[in-house]
Amino acid sequence: MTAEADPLTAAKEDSAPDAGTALVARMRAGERRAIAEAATECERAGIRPSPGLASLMRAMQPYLGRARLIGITGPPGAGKSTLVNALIAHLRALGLTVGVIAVDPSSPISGGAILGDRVRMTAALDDDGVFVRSVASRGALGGLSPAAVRVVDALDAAGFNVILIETVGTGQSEIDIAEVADVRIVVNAPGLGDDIQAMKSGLLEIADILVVNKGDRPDADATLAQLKSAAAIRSSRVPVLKCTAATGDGIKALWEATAPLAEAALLVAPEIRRRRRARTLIARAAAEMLARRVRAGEVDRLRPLADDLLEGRLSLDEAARRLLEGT
Ligand SMILES: Nc1nc2c(ncn2[C@@H]2O[C@H](COP(=O)(O)OP(=O)(O)OP(=O)(O)O)[C@@H](O)[C@H]2O)c(=O)[nH]1
Ligand SMILES: [Mg+2]
Repeated sequence: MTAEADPLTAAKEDSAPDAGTALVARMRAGERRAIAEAATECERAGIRPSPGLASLMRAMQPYLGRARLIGITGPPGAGKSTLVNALIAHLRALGLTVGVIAVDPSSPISGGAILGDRVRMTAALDDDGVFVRSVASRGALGGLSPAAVRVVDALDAAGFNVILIETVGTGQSEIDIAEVADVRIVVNAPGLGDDIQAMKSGLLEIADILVVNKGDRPDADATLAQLKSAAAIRSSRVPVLKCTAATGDGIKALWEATAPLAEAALLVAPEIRRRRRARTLIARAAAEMLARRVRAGEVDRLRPLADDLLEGRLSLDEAARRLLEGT
């Protein structure tokens, strides 16, 4: 029965005007409303997928995996948004188009930081080569990051050369960003605390490039030295750069430092890049789902596995494997 029904449905779909194809054509022509609409569809996909999502995703496929993805993270107030602004100006001068995803650390309701970021990104407001989307950090399902990662698809399909993703480096969310970004820039600034914040939150480990922003401040060199020695202790070869986002000083050198990493990443076929993104999303969603079920006491299999672990019958790895695989 189903074997007969399938071709019929397929034929019907084929003859219907394809909304996704039409939307993608408008996005590729640079129509901002179309890009915004696709970004919203992608953002909602994890929670309330619209009936048009499948058609949109199909139509976007051929264009995915081409943009350079640059993740910019760091403690609150380090100057990430200002740095994004400075990068936008630099990239536009180079003739590159830029999509920005700003992950709003506040609640979607108050929206304070969204406005703040919009105001600071004024350089982008009148420029068709720039598109900025703020994404709430706390969606209905908890993690923002899946939403932000999905919005990447819309900006990528729209054809932006570079996608900058700003996240506050405090939670799990930037780990997802780290997995999908081609280059991870971790921004620090003097005067944010006694210690370098990034070292506490584990951001040093994910950095491809470390930046000390607010280079115009007298204490910037001390922070730079501190960060360099922290990197040296880990015998990391991560470049440590100083810049002043407020004036644009050091932005050119920062962009040039991203080039080798971005180029290496782009050697990977677009097809593989977009699949990797999808796999990251599924793995994160599954991990969150499992953690939620464990907290709610819904995972009965845990109890015998815990006994086996405590009594030395199973290793932790083996217990985890059995939990995942249900054996
Ligand atoms: N002196 C100086 N101040 C800067 C520089 N860059 C940013 N600032 C200031 O630092 C403050 C925070 O800048 P933002 O760009 O909003 O920092 P952010 O990291 O995006 O902050 P959140 O998004 O809230 O985490 C603002 O008052 C900026 O004007 C700089 O290069 N020099
Ligand atoms: Mg910001």
